[in-house]
Amino acid sequence: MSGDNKKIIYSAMQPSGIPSLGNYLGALKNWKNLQDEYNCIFAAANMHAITVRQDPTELRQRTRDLIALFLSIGLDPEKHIIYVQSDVKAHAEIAWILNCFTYMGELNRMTQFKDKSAKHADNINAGLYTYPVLMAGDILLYQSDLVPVGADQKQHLEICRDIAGRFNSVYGNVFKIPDPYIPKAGARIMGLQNPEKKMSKSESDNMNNVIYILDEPNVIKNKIKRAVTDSDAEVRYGEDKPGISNLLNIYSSVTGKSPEESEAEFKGFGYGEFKEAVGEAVVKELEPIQSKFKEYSADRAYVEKVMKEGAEKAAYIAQKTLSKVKKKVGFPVYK
Ligand code: ATP
Ligand code: LTN
Repeated sequence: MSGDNKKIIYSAMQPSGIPSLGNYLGALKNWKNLQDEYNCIFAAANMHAITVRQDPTELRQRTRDLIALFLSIGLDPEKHIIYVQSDVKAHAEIAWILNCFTYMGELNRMTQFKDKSAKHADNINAGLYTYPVLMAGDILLYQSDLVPVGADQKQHLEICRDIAGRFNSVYGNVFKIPDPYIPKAGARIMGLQNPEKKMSKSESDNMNNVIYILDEPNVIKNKIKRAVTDSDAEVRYGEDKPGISNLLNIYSSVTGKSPEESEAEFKGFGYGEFKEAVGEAVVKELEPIQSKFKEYSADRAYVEKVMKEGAEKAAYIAQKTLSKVKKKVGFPVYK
């Protein structure tokens, strides 16, 4: 991937559960589509995942499965870098240094920290608090130009830019300042049962609220059939129609049609017919990924080879930035 002058894309996903349709439409689908135009680096963010308690055996398995899923979606480990965050030591090292360039006032404003603290009131740990700093380090180590994420990560991208700018203003141009890449239709997929809140893979209270990428076709269709709507009986976008608007967004994002086109397509449809069409479209999109996943997840040796080679390639790039950073802050430099 070196030697050309393509820009660099970096993104990551936590192995905190089976990825949801939200993860797919907000992030993974774009990762796939951006591969031709950019040099890409994609990670399983397992260091982020332990900010919430995880079962060790499950975490290890999910991490491997997430890498298998990346491959199933069509991310290419020959042309790009696919790796596991904890396999590259530079992440932990730079996170400490960047912690010393981040204000508590900034971290106090992070809405994800507030949400997660409320959800895990018995485990409000320092890692959960400095989560955005670890994330900033991920991005900055690779001199990334663009970070494709869902809308919920916008605030974390902003703090990353602030930290990088602050460091650069003291030490010169060490970090590239990255831009977020947030899709139009898939940026914030909401829960099917609770369309006021984002669909989240780690939610376990209501299985009907979340579509998992690996759900069987009939499960997907049934979940969509049961999705909360309203009593207005008209398929259109509206602030007062969060359920229908969410389904329209899902449909647009899956098919690549514009929101207006999708709305026009279902004019005059009943909710039942509309939901059936959305279900079909989602199944059609996910089925090929699911069958690839069956193959990749059964080939542990290959997936682990991708992980090891990816980590080596990532570490090489990360080390360059880290060495520069350590030198700048005044850590020893040996001849
Ligand atoms: P968790 O439930 O463990 O907090 P999550 O489902 O929110 O996880 P992450 O691993 O934190 O997912 O995020 C991976 C990517 O998916 C990020 O780019 C994030 O913005 C995106 N994403 C997550 N949820 C949604 C959603 N509902 N709609 C669109 N994008 C989403
Ligand atoms: N916090 C991110 C996952 C993540 C990430 C990153 C995304 C960890 N490191 C670097 C983009 C770039 C999330 O989506 N919750």
